[in-house]
Amino acid sequence: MKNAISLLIKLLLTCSSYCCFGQDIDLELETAVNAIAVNEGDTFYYTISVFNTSVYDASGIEVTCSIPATVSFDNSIATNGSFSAIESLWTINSIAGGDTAALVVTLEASIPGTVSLSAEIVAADQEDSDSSPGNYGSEPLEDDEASIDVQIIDLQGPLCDISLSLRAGVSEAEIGEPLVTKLVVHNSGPDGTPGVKVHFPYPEQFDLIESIQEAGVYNPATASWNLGDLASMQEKALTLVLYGTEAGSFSFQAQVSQSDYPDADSSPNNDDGDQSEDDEDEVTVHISSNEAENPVKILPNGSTDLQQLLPSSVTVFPNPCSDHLVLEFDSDQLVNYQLIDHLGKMSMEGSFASSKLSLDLSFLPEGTYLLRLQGSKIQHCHRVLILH
Ligand SMILES: [Ca+2]
Ligand SMILES: [Ca+2]
Ligand SMILES: [Ca+2]
Ligand SMILES: [Ca+2]
Repeated sequence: MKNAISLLIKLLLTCSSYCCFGQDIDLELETAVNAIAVNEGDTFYYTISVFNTSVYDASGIEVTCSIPATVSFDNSIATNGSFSAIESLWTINSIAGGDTAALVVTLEASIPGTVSLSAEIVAADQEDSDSSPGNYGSEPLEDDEASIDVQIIDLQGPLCDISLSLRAGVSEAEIGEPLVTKLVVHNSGPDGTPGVKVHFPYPEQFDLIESIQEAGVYNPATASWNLGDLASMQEKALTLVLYGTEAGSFSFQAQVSQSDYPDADSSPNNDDGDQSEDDEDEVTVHISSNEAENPVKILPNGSTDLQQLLPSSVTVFPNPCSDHLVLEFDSDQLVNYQLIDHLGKMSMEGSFASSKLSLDLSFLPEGTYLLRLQGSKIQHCHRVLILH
């Protein structure tokens, strides 16, 4: 009986050390290349790193490192284990807790185009706490797998260099105040390229007033600006006028999502969030709350549904307005009015005592203005879009 109890205690202790307290490892994998655009025939370095971020030793590790047919294997060197180019498999006996193993593969860029190099840990003796080996391609992406694209440039073919910059007119604005964001794409050549598209979403806390594009079409539903051809040394701009609906700091990000010809130093649609290439950019704006009462909501198509959104005691039309803006009240009253541009500058002010007023706005530049009305029976702010 004593022996049986002793055996049971031993079993429980063994079980607790392996099962209850766990000795799960956490392996993480990263890939990198020394150049994301390589001339046809040149060699480049492809590095795969495996980090053992746990305190426990990991053993029996296998990593698949795909080598597509458009590149050819030259040689490899590893800090741990050995790499078989035929099997595309890196075998590592062990990585101590907290240690890293690295493999550098020298590849030759054989066939022009985009080559995608992927790698994943496919085996380990221990369980990984947050990833599964050998499930690459299933969502979400895990920390034991990665992929990186390299452009192989055809020396006989066309080559462009598109860059993108994104700016905001102001870094701070109030809720409801127009905010101008301007995106410029430039092609430094040497060749022009057709089929240029830019992905430019805006945060959901913003409503779009209008988009002004020098070429092509911006589709707010897909956040895609399809601008078409971009000749060598040409640039084209897209301006979005929006307004924030909530207070806070917001990041706007844009990237080139497509171009038909290869780019010398960047790849379309590969922004991983850090805007590390010249065809990607980011700008941050801060939106603060304001005191305005019942601001008029300008709808995404740029029109203003005044009947729905303005109080019944006043009607403002037409909006957008090209020359004369009419204000109609349901009763006579003394009203002071102010028209303020998007920079906060007073463009017009005055007062009147009647139920109707026509304001001549024909001399004012196009844009969105804030109309403030303060009277004995009314106090409101309205947004007015002037288009000539
Ligand atoms: Ca992991
Ligand atoms: Ca995995
Ligand atoms: Ca570029
Ligand atoms: Ca890019």
